[in-house]
Amino acid sequence: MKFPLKYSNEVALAIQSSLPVVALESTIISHGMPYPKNLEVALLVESTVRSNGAVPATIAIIGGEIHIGLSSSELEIFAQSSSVMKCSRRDLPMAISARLNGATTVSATMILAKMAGIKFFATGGIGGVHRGFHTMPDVSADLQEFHLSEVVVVSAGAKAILDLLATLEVLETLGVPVIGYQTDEFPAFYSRSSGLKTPLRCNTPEEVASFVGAKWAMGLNGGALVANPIPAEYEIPQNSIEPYIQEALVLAEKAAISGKELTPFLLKKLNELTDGKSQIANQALVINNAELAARIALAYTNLLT
Ligand code: PSU
Ligand code: MN
Repeated sequence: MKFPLKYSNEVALAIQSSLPVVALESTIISHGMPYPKNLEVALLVESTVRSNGAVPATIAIIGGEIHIGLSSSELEIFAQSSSVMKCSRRDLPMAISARLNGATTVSATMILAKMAGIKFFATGGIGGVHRGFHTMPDVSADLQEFHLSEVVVVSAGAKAILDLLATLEVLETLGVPVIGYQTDEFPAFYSRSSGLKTPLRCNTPEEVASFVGAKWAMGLNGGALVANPIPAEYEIPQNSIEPYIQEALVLAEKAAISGKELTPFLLKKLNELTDGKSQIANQALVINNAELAARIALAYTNLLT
């Protein structure tokens, strides 16, 4: 049985020439933002990676084939279609065997980036431990992937809808390095601070590159999470966003939303409740993460040569 990786020309050339490449996910396009904003952001994220010295590789499954690097018309499919399957680790084989279109979450993008030989990946905010673990143990498959795939993920912390303390505890148990970028605090997605400490800190892309260089040279498996706070001008302070998060959680409970539907539901409700402010913050932080991921990928390439 075959499942070839279909590289775009730009990405294939970059990998052959050992140029820095940054993986990007497709769930954020298909299930994280409304059309047409999602397409606009996807294109802007790609151009941000390019202008910071790396090649973007948006990853998705099209008709059961794994694509590493999408054309703008392929991006359009993921931005527009409502029948795209949200794929995490467990779902990937179904998207391939049933020849579906699949958008990849953080966990699935890490798996496919690793297969493709890409070590750096930018997203918005990773999944984690949902609030109310004692009644419903909903823990994103993103967390364990950091322990399984050698990929560095740049993210604005974990999504604020989550239990951030529990998320950090699980990452600690799995031995995942959580690196605050120019901060000692774990960012809370829409907000720069959460009141929680990050265990490690780096101040430059070069420091992150040599950290992961050391980790992999030691034969320590898995990736790392770079926690990059949202730019101050776009931040929504925690006490302003929290009441809306509470409201969105109540709506989710009333509508009996669970499993893979929960995160997209909460993001959509927050966008409605904040009159689009959460969406604007989300865009800004993804672009900020794309810039940093490109600079880290470039620093890592320079380290190797
Ligand atoms: N970051 C965003 N928006 C998103 C996501 C990340 O700014 O929609 C997606 C990622 O694909 C992440 C997923 O893996 O949300 C988490 O979903 P779950 O909680 O079901 O694991
Ligand atoms: Mn879940």
